[in-house]
Amino acid sequence: MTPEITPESVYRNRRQIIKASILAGTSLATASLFETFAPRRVMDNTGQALITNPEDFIYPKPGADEPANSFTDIASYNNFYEFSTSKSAVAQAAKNFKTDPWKLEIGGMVGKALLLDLAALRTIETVERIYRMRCVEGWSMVIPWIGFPLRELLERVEPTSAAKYVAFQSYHDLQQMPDSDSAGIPLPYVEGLRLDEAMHPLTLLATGLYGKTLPNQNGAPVRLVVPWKYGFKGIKSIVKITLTDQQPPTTWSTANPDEYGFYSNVNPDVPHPRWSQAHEMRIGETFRRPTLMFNGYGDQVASLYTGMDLKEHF
Ligand SMILES: Nc1nc2c(c(=O)[nH]1)N[C@H]1C(S)=C(S)[C@@H](COP(=O)(O)O)O[C@H]1N2
Ligand SMILES: [Mo]
Repeated sequence: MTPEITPESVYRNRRQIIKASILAGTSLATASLFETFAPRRVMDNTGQALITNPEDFIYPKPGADEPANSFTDIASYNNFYEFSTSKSAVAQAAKNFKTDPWKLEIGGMVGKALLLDLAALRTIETVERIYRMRCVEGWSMVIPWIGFPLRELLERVEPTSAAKYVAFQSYHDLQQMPDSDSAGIPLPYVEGLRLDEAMHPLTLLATGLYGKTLPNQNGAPVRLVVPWKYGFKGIKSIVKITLTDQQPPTTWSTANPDEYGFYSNVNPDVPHPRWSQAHEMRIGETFRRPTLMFNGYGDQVASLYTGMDLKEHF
């Protein structure tokens, strides 16, 4: 499906428009549900409806004082080490990245492994969600993503009762990513989530932003978005998802286990060994703002970590 094109300027008063359209009983072309939720039809590549669970669509809201960052900010200040370790150079370096054809493999401890091509991915109905995003380096943005809850794919492959974690792997090849040799991190980039984190309705596989197809530099054609965790958990250009019973290795905790943990929940009370995490610089703003526990999504996700010492499991 093709997401409707939404001019960037509209995002600032979009919530009012959507509230009005909900009140008027009209529906919008894309799934743009801000203050309410509703069942949505999710289709597989045979056109069969998959999941219509209203609880998957509780809409998270950044504060009213937090407008989305501009498309230019979001698409020109990137971390994507396979292309460049310079945030301002990624967009240019990824310009010719070939994302079509693409295959996304989902397997491991599942009843029904899946191999999705782009056409199959595009049949999955998307939702639009504005999330706060916090990079471990101390900057943040507000990004209007387009994507679908990861759990829709996971439920489709029927994880076995032994599956406890989800492992992700990025595309990597030296021809398209010649500078990745000097990235200084093990590649291909890998990430992981506990299964309950992966099944949480806030966890998205994003395929677009600002009403547009995902730019290469932001992780085309499909990337993970976990808004209560530091940005590096949001692995880009995913080719493989594996259900497993073992906590999977992650690139940054493999590269530097003292500085980056498996959980990497945004936590202003747990400093990085080399800097505080108490504040952040919202790209486009002048003053630093305080960082919120779980990046402000604590109401939705804190219960995932009941009884865990978050200083130990950082
Ligand atoms: N494959 C891959 N995924 C990645 C990275 C990377 O270097 N390679 N960087 C991560 C980091 S540190 C951040 S902050 C986000 C940045 O996403 P954005 O450029 O879309 O804002 O992507 C994450 N995903
Ligand atoms: Mo990051």
